Amino acid sequence: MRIGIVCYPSVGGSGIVGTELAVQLARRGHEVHLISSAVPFRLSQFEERIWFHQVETPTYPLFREPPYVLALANKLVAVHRMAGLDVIHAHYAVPHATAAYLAREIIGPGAPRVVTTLHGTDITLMGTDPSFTEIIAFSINRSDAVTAVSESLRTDTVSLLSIDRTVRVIPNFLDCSRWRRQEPAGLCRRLAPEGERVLMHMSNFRRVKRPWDVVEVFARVAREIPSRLILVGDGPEMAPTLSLAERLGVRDRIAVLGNQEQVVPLLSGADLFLLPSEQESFGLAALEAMACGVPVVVSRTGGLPEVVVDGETGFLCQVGDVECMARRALQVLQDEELHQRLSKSAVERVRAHFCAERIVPQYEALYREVVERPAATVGLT
Ligand code: GMT
Repeated sequence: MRIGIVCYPSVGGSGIVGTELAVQLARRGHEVHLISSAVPFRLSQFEERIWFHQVETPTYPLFREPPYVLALANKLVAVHRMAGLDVIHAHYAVPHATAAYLAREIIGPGAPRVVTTLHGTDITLMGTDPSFTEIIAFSINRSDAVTAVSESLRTDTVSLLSIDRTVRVIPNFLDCSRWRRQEPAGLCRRLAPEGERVLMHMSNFRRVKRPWDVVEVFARVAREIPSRLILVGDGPEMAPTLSLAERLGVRDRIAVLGNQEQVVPLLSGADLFLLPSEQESFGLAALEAMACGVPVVVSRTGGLPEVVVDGETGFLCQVGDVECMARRALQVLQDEELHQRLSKSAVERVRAHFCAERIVPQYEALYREVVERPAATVGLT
């Protein structure tokens, strides 16, 4: 098939999943057109059968907001005219499925089918904002098929928005041949030269990630055992998070690495991964840690309980309950047998449920299904 994948290029799970899906589909023989405002950061090497199309959004002095949606719709039409797309797979309802809808209206008969994958932010944050509810529901209802990355997100979507589409759950996935613990544990160990236990957090440091809870948990752990905290990623809450670390007296035990492309060597040296988010439709970072054999302590929110099995691959605590998180962290770090058991089960769980070979065929089947049935011009399931 000829598949157009639209995603954000930035450091974030939806862009990572869209890009990895493009790679996997291309390796399975499909022609893939990746359409984004920049080369996605995980598209690091040349892949046969992937074409990258950059969406340029010109700015004009008269219009204060860059018209990204219009430029994207225009680009989708152009890519279709050039490549004859069968399917446009939009990662995010707004604005990507909205642009796909516009493109389809412009193309008319013979236009590609539209598959939309919901990743969370457009539903759990924007979906409750009256400024967007109508356009989100419309963009979903005009898609030929809609998927959500977790059951939790599917339930939220159906309850928050007035939609007439069936939302199927297709969970996120990893290329399990690459996402595996590297031995001997790499760079991370050099950051803890005295054999301290290594805790890690990786995110875009938005408020929703509650990175200050990471520091609160770490301060409690560091009081009990020699340990270091490694922060991977960057974002608006980084500065306040580090100020809190100063106040709690643990700043000198924290390494701040910023955005990193190669995270497997880092995760391979971690003993525990923390993800205390307020909301997380899936929690790809926790899955990545588990794939590298790192037990996780995460908040019981959104799709995280579908990824992490409490007491088996890590522990779940209520959002904001830093006492619980610190207690669990210490339990894992002080009991080598428990640590090994969680680590082994984490890897097994990823391999049993979240590898590309299991998930990508589900998208392929969906594409085939929508290509074979009439287009969703009237929003029927
Ligand atoms: O969480 C973020 O800040 C990034 C966001 C995105 O757009 O990439 O992540 C969302 O999609 C990921 C991939 O499906 C999920 O793993 C994340 O849980 C989800 N983030 C939220 O729901 C807050």
